[in-house]
Amino acid sequence: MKNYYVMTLFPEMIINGLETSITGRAKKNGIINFEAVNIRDFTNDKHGHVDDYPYGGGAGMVMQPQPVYDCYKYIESKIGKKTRVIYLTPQGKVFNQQMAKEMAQEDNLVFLCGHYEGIDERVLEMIVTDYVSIGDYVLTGGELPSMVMIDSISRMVKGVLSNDVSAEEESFSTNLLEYPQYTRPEVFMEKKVPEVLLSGHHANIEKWRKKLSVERTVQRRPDLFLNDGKKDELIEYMLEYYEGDASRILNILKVCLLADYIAKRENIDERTRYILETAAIVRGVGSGKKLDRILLKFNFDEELISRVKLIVEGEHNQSGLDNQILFESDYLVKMQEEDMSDEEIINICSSKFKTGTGKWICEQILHT
Ligand code: 6GU
Repeated sequence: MKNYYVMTLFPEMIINGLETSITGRAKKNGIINFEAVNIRDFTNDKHGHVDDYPYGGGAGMVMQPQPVYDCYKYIESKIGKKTRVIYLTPQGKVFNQQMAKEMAQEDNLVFLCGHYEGIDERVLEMIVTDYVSIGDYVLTGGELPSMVMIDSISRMVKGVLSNDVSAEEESFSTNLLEYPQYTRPEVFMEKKVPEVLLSGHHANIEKWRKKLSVERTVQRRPDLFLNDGKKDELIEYMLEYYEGDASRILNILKVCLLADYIAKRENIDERTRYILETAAIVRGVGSGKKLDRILLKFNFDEELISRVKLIVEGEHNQSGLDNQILFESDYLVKMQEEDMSDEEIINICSSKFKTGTGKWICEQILHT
């Protein structure tokens, strides 16, 4: 059972929101529980005030530490142990799917919703473990953000979604956006449902969906491609693969860094950069089945796999900026590792290097 406690001045907002729909059903079924605890119930002020003017002046009111602290103590004693306390604030780390997944492992979570101009810093220092924002815009309070988080964390909890595969398959867990969906009727205002979906050919349908997912992600969210965390995992995998081989390992890291740097300075598009960086990491594996196995293990799309293989197996004989940058990165590291003479470096740079950044780095590493 997962328990959420929300410290708030507007408990009915939390309850009304979460009692509805899927989180409400999960609560009825005893899979999750949420409780909104009214901070105002803990004030010692005889007029029931929970806020006061800010020391040092300035606009608005600040929530006082005492009611917040006592409210927290009440929840802590109820749980019986120290728990993560998440303060919702635009100054926090921006919430994402990875954080939702991780928080879904906790049995208890406490959310602290601020209002007005914020909460007295001292009580935050005493009780808060995580500062979390839900995006770069400003809201009037932490209630909606806490509901957003509880919704997204809960759907990662087993039994909350009626169909347990859906949480795994969607956008962000594969880092691809979802493919388009269609339902009846087959023709709507002269627009037909794509033929392949009516074919009953499951392999073809799967392929078509994957293709549209990739196209959609490239077009709408190219940033997701580069920031999917796969790159770091792949680097770790390769370092373990070459365990004990110091020069190999350092060579991979050097080439990756150079490729990344050149790509950035050359302003190459995100998709090409992603391919290039993947190729830079796995290029040592050489050709064949091993490479296939690694790329498939990381669930890369088909198009990327075939391009990476062309680059890696083609030993730099391919055309294309991705291949060129990898070639230059590789050579720059070689220049250093094999202690090439200035003459050789100048020669290679002028005959084989094409990017401005690659040539510039060459100039910088010359001995004279
Ligand atoms: Cl967590 N709180 C407030 N007040 N505004 C926000 C936010 C949180 N995240 C984005 N904007």
